[in-house]
Amino acid sequence: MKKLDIASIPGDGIGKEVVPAAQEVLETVSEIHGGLSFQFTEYPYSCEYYLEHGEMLPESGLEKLKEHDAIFLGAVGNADLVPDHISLWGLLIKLRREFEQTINMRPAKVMDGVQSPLSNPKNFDLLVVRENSEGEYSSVGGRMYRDEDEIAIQNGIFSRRGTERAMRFAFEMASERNQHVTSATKSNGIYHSMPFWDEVFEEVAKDYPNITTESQHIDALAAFFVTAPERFDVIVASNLFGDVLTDIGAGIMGSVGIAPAANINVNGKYPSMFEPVHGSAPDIIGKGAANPIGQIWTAKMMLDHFEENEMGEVLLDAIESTTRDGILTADIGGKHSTIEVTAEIIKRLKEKTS
Ligand code: GGG
Repeated sequence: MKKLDIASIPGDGIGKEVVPAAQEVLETVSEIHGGLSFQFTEYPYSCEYYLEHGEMLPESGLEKLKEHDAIFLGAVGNADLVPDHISLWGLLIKLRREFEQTINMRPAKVMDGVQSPLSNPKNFDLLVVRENSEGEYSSVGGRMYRDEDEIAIQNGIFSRRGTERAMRFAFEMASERNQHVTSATKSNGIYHSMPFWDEVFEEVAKDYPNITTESQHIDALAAFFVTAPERFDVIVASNLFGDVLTDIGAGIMGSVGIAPAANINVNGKYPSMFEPVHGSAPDIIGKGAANPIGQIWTAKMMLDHFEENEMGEVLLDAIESTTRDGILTADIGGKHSTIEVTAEIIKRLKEKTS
């Protein structure tokens, strides 16, 4: 029996609704599988926790979390309680950095039964590999002076190690997919870091002669995500470019509510973390309207991470069979609740494996 010890952090807002839903799905996966079980330990780290304890995630929490096999996170952010940069840096970004989750994988594809806003989405199926530990997400810089003299300096950090690691990861992914990597650059406008990014990309590409490559400036690339997403296979991007591109990826799928993500620790020293792309969605909290698919598809990425790819595929099939039959939450044009969509996915999962 493979036992997976998972730390669950529902976090804020709809995270508290979609994490239990996805855990129920994973319990069903375990029943069906027979040789796989999940033990979930829930942690309260969130903006409410911050109000009570003065920090989003204590040192003792890091010590506990690092003992788990993986972290299953919902959403972070409640700007009414805590400024967003405090909550994100105090929990999500802290975990990514402390646990050396240097790669963020975010797939986007046409989902059966989910209306893309594109008139002809042409069956796109792409994967964004986002550098997850440095880049534009940096605390290096500062603010000085006040009023009209005020200045803010924000430095981007691009190390050869971090850049090359993300690129090699992207090439490895492409070698298992459709053999094409696109680099998201902006070397015509950003003077130091992006020409460096391009040089590292060219160097790494030489080690993968069977993979075709292209470099696209991020502005053009963002437009191509809308006009011709089918031309992409794997895209490697810096932290900020990857974050923005993947919201476009979610948008062209039909909703940010269905997009999954995995923060991968590639050196095996710490747990990886699985979290949907979406945030805490304060506008729909408590209405039963949250789309559980982003979190459930994220659970599928966790199954893949633990080499349960076959089960992962069955789960994705169950999700698509549910959307194909029009069992949808409001964000993708339906009228079903979080609980109803989750129950349908579970039902179909059982049917597919009976
Ligand atoms: N699902 C996790 C979450 O709440 N993400 C919100 C967010 O703003 N993420 C920014 C990022 O991925 O860097």
